[in-house]
Amino acid sequence: MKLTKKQFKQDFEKRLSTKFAIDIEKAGPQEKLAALSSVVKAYYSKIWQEDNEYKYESKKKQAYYFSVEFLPGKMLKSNLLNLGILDTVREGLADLGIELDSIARLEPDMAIGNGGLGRLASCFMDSAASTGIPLNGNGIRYSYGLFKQKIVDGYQVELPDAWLSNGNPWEVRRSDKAFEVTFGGEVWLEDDGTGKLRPKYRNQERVLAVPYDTPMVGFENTTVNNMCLWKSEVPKDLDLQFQNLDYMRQTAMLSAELYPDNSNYDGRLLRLKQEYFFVSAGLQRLIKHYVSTIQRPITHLADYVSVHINDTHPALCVPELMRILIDEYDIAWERAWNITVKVMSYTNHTILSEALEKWPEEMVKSLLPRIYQIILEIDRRRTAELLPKVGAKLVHSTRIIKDGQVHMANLSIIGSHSTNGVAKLHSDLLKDVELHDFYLIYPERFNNKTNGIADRRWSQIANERLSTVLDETVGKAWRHNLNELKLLEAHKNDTNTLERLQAAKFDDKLRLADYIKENNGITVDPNAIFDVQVKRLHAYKRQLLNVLHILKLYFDIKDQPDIDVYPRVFIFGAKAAPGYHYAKSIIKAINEIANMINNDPDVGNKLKVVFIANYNVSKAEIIIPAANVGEQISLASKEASGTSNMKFMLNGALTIGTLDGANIEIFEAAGKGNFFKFGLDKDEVYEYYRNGNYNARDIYEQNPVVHRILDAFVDGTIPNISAEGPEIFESLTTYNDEYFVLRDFNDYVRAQKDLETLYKDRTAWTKASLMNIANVGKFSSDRTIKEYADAIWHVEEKK
Ligand code: GL2
Repeated sequence: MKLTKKQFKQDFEKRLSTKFAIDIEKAGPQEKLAALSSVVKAYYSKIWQEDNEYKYESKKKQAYYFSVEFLPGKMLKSNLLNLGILDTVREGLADLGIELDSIARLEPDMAIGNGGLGRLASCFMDSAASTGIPLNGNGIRYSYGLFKQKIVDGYQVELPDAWLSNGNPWEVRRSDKAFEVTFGGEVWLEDDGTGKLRPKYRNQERVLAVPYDTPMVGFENTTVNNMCLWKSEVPKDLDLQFQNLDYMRQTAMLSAELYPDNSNYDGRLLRLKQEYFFVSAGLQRLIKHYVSTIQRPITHLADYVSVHINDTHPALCVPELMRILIDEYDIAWERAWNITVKVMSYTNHTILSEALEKWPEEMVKSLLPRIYQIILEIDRRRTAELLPKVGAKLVHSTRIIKDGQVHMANLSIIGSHSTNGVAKLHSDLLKDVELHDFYLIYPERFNNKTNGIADRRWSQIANERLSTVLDETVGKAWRHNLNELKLLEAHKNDTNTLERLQAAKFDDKLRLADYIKENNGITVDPNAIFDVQVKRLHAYKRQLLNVLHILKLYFDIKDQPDIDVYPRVFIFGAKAAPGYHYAKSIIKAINEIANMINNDPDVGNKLKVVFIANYNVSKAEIIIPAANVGEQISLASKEASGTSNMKFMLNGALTIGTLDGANIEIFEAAGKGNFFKFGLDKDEVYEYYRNGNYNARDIYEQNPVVHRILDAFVDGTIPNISAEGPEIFESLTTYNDEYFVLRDFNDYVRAQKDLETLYKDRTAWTKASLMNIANVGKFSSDRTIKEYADAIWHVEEKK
């Protein structure tokens, strides 16, 4: 949009006055943030309205992304960038004596997601808007987002994230578009007098779902998509008469918290309720919209609507759409089923069995009696149809209801026309191993869509210094099309470019060093290698392997004080799930090891270890630009894709990584020599599984380096881990090291050595860094979302 500095200043000052009855001199930072957000909202509202009208009129097919998580982070700068007014507003504010970043920093992160899966959903929302793809988000407006992590005495402490306490300037509450969702009670089928069986209900619990719309502003275009988040409320007619406090409390709980504790029955029940809540509300809204604005027969739904099931949490989309079509629109079963399968598509995000949802049949039956009937019928009809075609074995292994449980992945695959994995390796594993039986029955449904990242956030917003160097080297086209960075390759021998890349990186490292000084009280040398592992804490991601290597370096320095090691700062950021004991023990160990090393005068600046608390999108925006090295060291086959690996690549960090998830594609794109590969590959891992011949204890007994490092966990060398040390030690020795940490240790140390050698040659290193940036184009989520739009949803970009 077009905006002059003068106009902006007027708008801003006026808004402060109309909203808060205050002038700039007296306004506090929160008031400035609120006024600024409100002005920005007014700037995009017109575009939003016009785009909505265009969508109504053109009646083009739209896609709906159902996801129980979104992780957008802060929105102010992203909206400014996408509107094309970031510089104007920054300068306008500067004229008024206000620094944009000091205000933008105050916005709470919108963190209604746990990690990669939620962040991917937000990257997709950003990319869809930016490429003109009509994609609507659909999720839950949790009052409390992902917990805030504090580190106290080395331990993770979880604090609630009341992100809405200052209001949310971006959302629009749409009370007129609320829907009721019902739970429990009894249902039976009754002849309606025409011979048709219709469901009758008694004693149902009713909940009102109120939508809050948040616009997703496209990058320098005319598209504004919508992310709809549902809040649970008591229906108005029950408000006054209802004195049942328990009911009120339960209704509020429904959209209160992201991932409530699911270790007990009540917690799990609430989760299932949440899933049905946003699925039912979202489908009701889209069907109503279809009927009232598209005005075509409901049987044509699949020509206008595509619904994406993001992981299994929204799998109830399948029976809920069936319910609506059959019960509310009188469509015959067969026809309704064909429509449903055409409308639905599904992404699998993990092969870890604990993440593949299953619900006890009894729970589904009592909470969602009509939905349960429909699932039973889907299962029954499918079994009858397939038995003669594929035989009992395949039918049984792929049934939706088995062993008293409802299998949500099975429901998602069976009820949709497309199942995709999120990186080549992951999609192959789905076909060949994890979902092989489904693949035998429905081969045409399986496909791959390698993940991507919303590159504008991770370069133009998070790394302005690098962005400027890129502009000046290859022009600005890359800002719209990341593939344009390929032009950078032509500059790989250009000393001036390499020096400028180094200077940008150094500035970013200084910024992070300042942050670390201020928040951790640790002084780090910006000339050291900044070696970063940021992601959720999980055993399969193997933060522990990183820790063992750090301990090796530490002992090397202790043994030979004048050893030639290049100074390194190891930086961690990771939240552990509140109930994940082992992961929390690793956090404690990292913090105690950090204390030990950082305070050891023998070590000096050679080695520092920093744990940055409360890793989230905003922290990532400071940390990742400053990284020289990104650690992507999960056990091969376990990380479906990973996406931080792509952010590191874009910011010129070199990856040390296993052949896992999207690392493989990054390695192929960056080229040999520009990526430090190590460890078992997935075939070797599966070979161990087949033979059952891995023996971690032997490695501990036979490798003196490993022996000494592991002993440090139990012999008092690392202080204050008398409970955690033995737990970690035993996980590796007694419980046979589930994720082959010890098996990969030597090769990891070798790769780390190679990395250090290359870093000492600054020119060679920077060239390798440049090659990473130049070849990152494929990993833009603009590419990914176009693939979904073309091959799965069949929706068109706005021209
Ligand atoms: C994940 C995968 O673990 C991760 O590898 C992948 O990049 C993302 C997005 O596809 O999905 N699956 C999952 O359940 N979470 C992830 O981050 N939480």
